[in-house]
Amino acid sequence: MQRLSTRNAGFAADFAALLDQARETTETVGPQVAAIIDDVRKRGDAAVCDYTSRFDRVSMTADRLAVTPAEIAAAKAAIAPDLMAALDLAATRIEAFHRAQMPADLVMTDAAGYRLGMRWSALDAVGLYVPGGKAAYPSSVLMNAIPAKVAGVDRIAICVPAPDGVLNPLVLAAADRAGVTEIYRVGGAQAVAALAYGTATIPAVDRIVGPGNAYVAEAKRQVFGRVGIDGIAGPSEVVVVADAANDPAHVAMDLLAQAEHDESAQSILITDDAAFADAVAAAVTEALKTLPRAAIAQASWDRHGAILLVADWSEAASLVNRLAPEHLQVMLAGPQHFFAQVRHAGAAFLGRFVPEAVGDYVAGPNHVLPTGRTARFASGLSVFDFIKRTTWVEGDAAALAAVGPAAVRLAETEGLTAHAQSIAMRLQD
Ligand code: HSO
Ligand code: ZN
Repeated sequence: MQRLSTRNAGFAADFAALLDQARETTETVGPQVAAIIDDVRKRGDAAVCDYTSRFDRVSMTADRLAVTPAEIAAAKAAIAPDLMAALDLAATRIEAFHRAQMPADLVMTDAAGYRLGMRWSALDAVGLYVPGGKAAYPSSVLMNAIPAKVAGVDRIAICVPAPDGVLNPLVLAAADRAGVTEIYRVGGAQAVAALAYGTATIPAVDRIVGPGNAYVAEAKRQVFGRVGIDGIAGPSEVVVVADAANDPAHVAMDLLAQAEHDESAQSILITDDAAFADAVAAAVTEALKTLPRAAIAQASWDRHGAILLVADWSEAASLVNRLAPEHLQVMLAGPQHFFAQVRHAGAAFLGRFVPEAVGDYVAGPNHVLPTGRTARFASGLSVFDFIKRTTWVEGDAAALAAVGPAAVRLAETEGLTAHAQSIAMRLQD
């Protein structure tokens, strides 16, 4: 962990270095991914099954790609009732918040007499990639699938790898709770290729969302344009803004909740009190003795953790804006006052009793958020990822008479005579 103070002469340079710090090792998987996509395009199911057999150590055939209703029912039956209830509470709350996001269509009548509008409609089909193995989070299945469902997407297909033939039952239960029944046991670039181009068993979709490893991320990049994609998720980060009125142990655990995700995760504390900063640093060391994922959290905290000491909260707000963190916790009295100064953050958690972890599961807003400072220009997943707009114009001869001559003039200037004529002919009638 590094400690910086805005009062120190070297702060500007040190903070710039922190912003620039590389947190991901970029693997060069481009050519390999391109070959897999090409093969899936040419050979369809046969290629999907070959790669799945090889990478997931199973013997896959096309007739077994789809997970059956009986398998989903069996998975659900094996889950403890209190866990099912927790999943259901999370789903209900996520659904309610995303339902509230749905925008209204726009209609206006202008001075020329035109009626102008913008109408939203859902995508027909989306593909949701769910990572396998240790990164298979049922909460992420809810966060990806529910907004699509709420948006009115007809067909939602999940691809999830089953290494050694094993699927996480909670992933199946979460998919089922979200109303998704089309699930394929295939992962990696081959899954993304199948969703983008379609095979006999896996029909093509219009947009692919969801996190994945370097191969999945690269495959999403390569199929973009053919289909839509969400952002490319990088390692997670949190910035906690806290004053000395907080319990240092709470703040320490909030920082570690982020750090335990991944060695490349980043946790940053911003505070105005040096003694409090010391207490939090000590509490982190203490908590690391007890956490099962201490090795990961320790590596993240050592490599990417930081404590920034500020002179006042407006200074803190400007640092937050430059960091543009995925998650922001504001643990101050009157957190909305601080939050009003923040423009760049994926999601904010306001108040001493709103740890980011509550947002990971049950608060309601989405936990799929822009990472790596992309909150400067990007937003978290929402219903807007699954709907798109069609604008429309309706008008009569009088409206055309009002604005048509200007269009004719512009068309003539651009040398587009048919354009000019298509308007002018009507003006003369
Ligand atoms: N904090 C992660 C999401 C997550 N946390 C899933 C726990 N499970 C990225 O926003
Ligand atoms: Zn988390």
